[in-house]
Parts: sequence; C-alpha cells; structure tokens
Amino acid sequence: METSKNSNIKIKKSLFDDFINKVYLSYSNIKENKIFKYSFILLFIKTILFILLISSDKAVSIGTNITFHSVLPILVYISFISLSLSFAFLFKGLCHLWFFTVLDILITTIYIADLWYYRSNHAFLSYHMLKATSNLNNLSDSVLAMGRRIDILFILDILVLIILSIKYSKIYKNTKRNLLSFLILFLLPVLYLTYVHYKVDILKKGFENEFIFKTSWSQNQTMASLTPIGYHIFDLYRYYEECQPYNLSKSEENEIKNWFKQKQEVLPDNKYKALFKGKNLIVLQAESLENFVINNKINGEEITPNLNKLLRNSLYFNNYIEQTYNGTTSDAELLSNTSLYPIRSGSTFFRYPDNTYKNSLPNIMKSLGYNTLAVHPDKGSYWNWLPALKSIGFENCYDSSYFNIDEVIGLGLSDRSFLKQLAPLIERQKKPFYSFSITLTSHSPFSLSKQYKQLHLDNSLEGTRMGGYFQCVKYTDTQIGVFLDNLNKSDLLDNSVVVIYGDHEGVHKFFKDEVDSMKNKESWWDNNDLRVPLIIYSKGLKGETISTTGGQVDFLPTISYLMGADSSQYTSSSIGRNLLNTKRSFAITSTRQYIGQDSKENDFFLKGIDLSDKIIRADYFK
Ligand code: GP9
Ligand code: MN
Repeated sequence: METSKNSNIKIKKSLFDDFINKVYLSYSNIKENKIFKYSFILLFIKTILFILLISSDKAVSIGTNITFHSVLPILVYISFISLSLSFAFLFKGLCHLWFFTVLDILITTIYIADLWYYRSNHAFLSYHMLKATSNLNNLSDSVLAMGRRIDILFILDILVLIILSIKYSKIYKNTKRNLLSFLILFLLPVLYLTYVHYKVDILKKGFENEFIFKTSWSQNQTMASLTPIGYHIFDLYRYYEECQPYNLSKSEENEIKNWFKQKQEVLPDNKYKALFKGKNLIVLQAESLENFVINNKINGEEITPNLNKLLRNSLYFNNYIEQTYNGTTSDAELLSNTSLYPIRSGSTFFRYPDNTYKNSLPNIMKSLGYNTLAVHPDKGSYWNWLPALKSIGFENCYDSSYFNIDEVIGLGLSDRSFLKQLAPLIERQKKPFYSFSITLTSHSPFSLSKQYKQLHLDNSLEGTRMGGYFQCVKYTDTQIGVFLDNLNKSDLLDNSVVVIYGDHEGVHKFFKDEVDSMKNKESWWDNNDLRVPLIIYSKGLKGETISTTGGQVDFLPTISYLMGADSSQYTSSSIGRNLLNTKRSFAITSTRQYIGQDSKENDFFLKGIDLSDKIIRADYFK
C-alpha cells in the first residue's frame, strides 16, 4: 500500500518535472528565436512612435504632450505585441519565419490607416467604417494626400524583416510548431491584461483619471492606453455592443426632456421672425469652404468675388463653427437638417440611415406647404446620403445618375456642370420648395488642373497646398456666381432665399502642417479656427454681418425662424439654437472644445454631444 502511494507521488513528480522542463525549453525557444526578438523590438518601437505622433495635433511630428498618461503603460503595450506575435509559434518551418513579416505588414497597414484617418478626422478607424468603403471611389488622391514624410519610418522595419527572413531561411527551414511557446506568449499577456483591467478600471487604483479598457471622450487616450492593436481588439467588442439595439432607460429619457427644457431661451420675437416667409429655400453646402477666404485678396484678386458680392444682401455669420465628425460631408448635412450632433462612433448616415426625425428641416418646411428635394452630384451610396436624407424627410432625391456626367474633376461631376444642370431642375419644382444640394470640386487634395485655375498666383504660392486651395475655392465661387445668374434670369431669385455654407474646413483640416511650415505667407492664412461661412442671401435684403458664435447644429432653428415656422416645431427637438434670437454666443466642436463666450453652462451644452448620440442610437424621435 505504502509503496504504491510512493510510486504515485514519484510519477506525479516526474510528470511535473517533465512539464517544467518543457515550459523551460519553450521559454528558451522563444528567447533564442532571433526573428521573434527583432520583430518584437521593431513593433515596440513602431508602437511608441505611433503614440508619440498622435500626441501632436495633426500627427505629423513627435508630440511631447503624451496623452493622459503620466507614465505610458508599457507592460500593456508589451502584452498586445506579445499576443499578436504568439500566433507565429503555431506554424512550422518557413511559415513560422515569414509569419513575422506578414504580420508586420498587416499591423503597419493598420497603423498607417489610423494615422491618415486621424489627420483628417481627429478620430481613429472603427469597424463601423467598414460599411463606408464605397466612399473610397475616386478618393485615392485625397487619401494619399494624408501621408507625411515621417510615415516612411513605419515601413522601414518591414524591409529589415524581409532581409532578416531571407538571411535566416536555412536556420528556420526545420523549425517545429511549438504549442507551449504559443501558450506562454498568449496566456501571460491575457492574464496581465485581465489583472490591469481589474486594478485600473474596476478598483480604480491607477493614476488619477487613468484607465485601460474604457472608451474615453478623447480617442487618443484610449489609443495611448491600448496601442492600435489593443484599440482594434477592444473596438471589436464595442462594435458588437453598439450593434445591439439601444433602448433608453426612463432616466435617460427624462434627462433628454429636461435638457431640451433647460436649454430654452424665452425672448421676444424680433425683425428676423418669418422674414422669408413663403420664399423658396435654396441651400448649397459647399465642399471645404472656409471662412478665412471671404473678403480676402491674393495679388489684388478677390478669391470669392461672387460670395463677397452676395454679402451686400445677406445675413453673413462670420463665427459659424463646423461640427462634423466621422461622417465629414454627410455630418454637415445631418447637423443642418436635424440639429443633432453626429454619433460618436462611425458615420451616422451609414449606421442609422433609417432613423426618423419628425422635426427635421425638410419636415418643418413640408408643414409650411413646401415641396422638398435633395440633390447631389455624387452617387446616392456615397456616405449613404440618399437613403439617409430620404429618412430625414426629403421627398425627392436626385443623385449623380440623374445628371449628364460630361465633365469630371477629382471626386466626380464638376461644380460647373452640376450647377448648370441643377438650375433648370429646381426651376421646374412646384413652388414653394426647399432644395438642398452640395458641391464637390473644392475637395481635398486641392489640385485643380491648369485649365480650371483662374487666380494669378506668384510662383512661390503656385504649387503649394494653400495656392491649390485658393484656386479650388475661386473655381467654386465662379460656378456659384453662374448658378445665381441663371436663377436670376428665370426670376427665381426674386422669390427665393439662397443659403450657402461650408461643410467643414479644407486646407486647415487636412494640411495644417503644410500651412504652418509655409514660407512667405500672409498672417491671415495661418488660422481659420474651424469657421465656415454661413451666408443667407435674399435679393434686396440689407446686408448684415452677424458675429454671434454658433455652429452647424444651429442651422435648423435659425433657418426655421426666418422661414416662419413656429418655434414649438423645433425647440424641443433641436440641440442647436436660433442664432438670430439668442443671448448665447458659443459653439461646441466635434472634439468637445467649447468656443465662444464663457458661461456657467459650458458643461450643460457639452452634454448635447452625448445626448445627440443617445437620441440617434435610440431613434428617439420615431
Ligand atoms: C462626396 C463628397 C465627400 O459626398 O462631398 O466629401 P468628404 O466627406 O470626403 O469631405
Ligand atoms: Mn466634405
């Protein structure tokens, strides 16, 4: 009896020794694996470079303001790198060897895609954006323009790994699959990440305001906590969660109702009330049109002579802030027509194209007896605008398939051809009507070909991004001039109000670094401060410049007031306010910056961003 017990213990001990031996061998196998070591170091350096880059404003140079971490969570970074490299040990021979290069190429693609997206949108890619791949049509120039010289650093290590892999071919030919090495590299990081999540996120024992697996209002913070590898793993979980139907709790519903109530300003009506009652409403959203070009000249030539002329008979808002987010152009359409901020993750039009907005601008105009139409020079699938605008309330929608595509510049139909064909289309509409259109030609990368350039720029400006931008804006301005002339010829202008605004910044949105590093620039080119012009033109109107700070979310209440809608039609459903009858002067940017007159209510208005997110995700107005 005693001897059998002893022999059992001996067997167990030898099994255990055997196991420890195997673990030790696998550990040595990892330690002595040269290609693994180099891959690890290179990926680590690349990750740190990425985090430092996104700590600068436009991710074009190494930033010093490392986002929200007093010390970078290096062990978390190591864990995610280890996790991704662990899979190499499931392969044998040359597959094992080349796995590292293939993985590095894949990860580099993600890093670069994130950087480029961040440079234009101040956000990182999410799985929701996979739905928006149709947008990449004709966009290659704009996408490639987001690359910067520093990005070369991200591909250098791929070359190093290729050279090393060729060099080591012979050594690795007979490498065996090693399940235990895989498990060590996979399970240890998982255990560590679970521990750190529990300690920092649940017990809150990290540094102040520090967290790991949590969505921050600033995506940089989440990225700096998790690395792009961890960020996209975590995003997969968030994607799953966000795809579940969102039901508001009773308290969330009350919060929304109270917010709308508290936001209201009760002020006596003024001269703007119903100023344009009964007139047709023609809205033109101009691509990348910034405010700094308005009323300015280059070499004595006006950049926007037609818009400048319009100002004599317009209400001109010169502190009107763009508030677009992941849906760029489409977000400007959403903001203007629904008075809601775009959702915080992915594009609103792609994620929620079927939402209903009872008090949208087209619906308000319909209630005033208007016929409504939305017209784009691009395909209805671009940003999914056609189904989304239909749901928002436009009765008739015309996309590029309606037009004769006889002249293409950059993204699509030229502004010249589009606006020439648009005039007769809207003239034919049953009056009164509300027509909503966008222009395309002044889209990034701002490189018009010679025959379309009109400004006579100095050699030092011609060929720069700023010079290209001026030429694009001048081109669009000319086409808007022709468009208005055509409407005038048919007497339509006598009975219409024309509203023109920029969808978002252009040269300052995508190429701020190039603007900053320009030599021989004039001081007014430096900053545009997120402003886009809002011009509300009506023949015979006495021009006025209104310097109240506001944003695109305020479009709907402001226009509705001018068109004569009753305020009850928008006050309890618009996040924005009527800029023509308000004591407040501020706007909130998509990155939650508060711009304008400081007040005790900053936080209250900032909340509008989160409430919009909930309203859209729960289809609150249905
Ligand atoms: C086409 C175009 C897209 O809809 O306006 O512009 P973007 O969203 O890239 O600014
Ligand atoms: Mn745009």
